[in-house]
Amino acid sequence: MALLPILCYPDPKLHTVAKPVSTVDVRVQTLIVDMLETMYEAKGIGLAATQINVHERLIVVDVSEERDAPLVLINPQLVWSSAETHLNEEGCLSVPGIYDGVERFDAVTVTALDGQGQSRLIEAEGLLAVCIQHEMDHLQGKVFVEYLSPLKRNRIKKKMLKSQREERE
Ligand code: K1U
Ligand code: ZN
Repeated sequence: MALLPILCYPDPKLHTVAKPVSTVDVRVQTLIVDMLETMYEAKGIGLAATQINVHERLIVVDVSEERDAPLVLINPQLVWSSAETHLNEEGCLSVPGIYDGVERFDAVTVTALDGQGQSRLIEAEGLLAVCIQHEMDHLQGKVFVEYLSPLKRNRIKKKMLKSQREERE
């Protein structure tokens, strides 16, 4: 098991579009174990491979209170979304300390492969639906701050660059 470094906004690598996973083999299964460990250690509810600088369509999620219900989605595809949307408060491990509202579908249905390479249909609502949409955006190279106004986004960018500079000093 290994903790993986998480890319921080505004790192341009966060805007890379991920490629499909070709085979769910030992390499991918090791990556899944490491991503779950990294997500739990960072106290996140999700993590996309993009955030650890691996540009393949793979995400891990756990929205359970007990932190004992990991979900692995490989090559996820959105097949249905509800007509209803809501503004939800979101955070991101790649934008530490920043929380803001993003409009998301209330419910989504997604197909994906699991960690054993088996096809799955995931019907999600509530926080799970929000988290899956947030993580699928990462795979498209999109960070949640891109839904915010240019003014807010620029303030966030400056704040992140300042704290990264201070960390290096
Ligand atoms: O992708 C990530 O960076 C993980 C991110 C997922 C997420 C959180 C909230 C809404 C949508 C997606 C996080 O886990 S941020 C940290 C966190 O644990 C959290 C923040 C706000 C609400 C709930 C959890
Ligand atoms: Zn995120």
